[in-house]
Amino acid sequence: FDLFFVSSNNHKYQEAKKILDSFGINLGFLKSDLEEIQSNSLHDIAIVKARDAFSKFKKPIIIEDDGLFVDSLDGFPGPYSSYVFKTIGNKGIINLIKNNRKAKFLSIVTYCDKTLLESFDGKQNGTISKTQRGKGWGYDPIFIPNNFKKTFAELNNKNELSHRYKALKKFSKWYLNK
Ligand code: ITT
Ligand code: NA
Repeated sequence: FDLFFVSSNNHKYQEAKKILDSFGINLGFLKSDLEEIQSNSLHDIAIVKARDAFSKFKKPIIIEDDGLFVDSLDGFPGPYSSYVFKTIGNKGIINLIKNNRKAKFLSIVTYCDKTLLESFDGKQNGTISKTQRGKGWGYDPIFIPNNFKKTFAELNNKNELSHRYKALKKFSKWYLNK
């Protein structure tokens, strides 16, 4: 492989691999827990993760930092999405929401090699469902992307419209021309 995805999360890698395959980029996987600073900025978290990943493996890598931001919860869980999923989970999120169900997924993909450090972002707006629907990982069973009726977990084209897809599409354009 010329390029590796560094993450502790195999689901993220599987999706990233499919997406980058479609752009002609062959993506390897290096499973690793990365340094994750506490910050309100996904971008800042991603930069630290990318530098940590490159210093561990000394190969061209990408990492990804994501968050689910719920409007009526002032953007919670946002940068804390991983921790919140492991603690209160999808049921906890559903229970916190009253009327306004608007939310968005954000992805930052950061590339790092010996000389370059570049970030790309992707956003998908949507709403939080009233119950969990479909089999999927993370928040997929409660996130309904705008213009659809199904959750990410129920849809079969998530990888053609997700926050991850949008960030990786920008990355691919840059990577293939760099
Ligand atoms: P890393 O090792 O790559 O950091 P992680 O799972 O901790 O893996 P993040 O720090 O980016 O990844 O945490 C974002 C969390 O948001 C993730 O753990 C999921 O719970 C959730 N998430 C991100 N993208 C998602 C998606 O496409 N579908 C469902 N849940 C998602
Ligand atoms: Na993480």
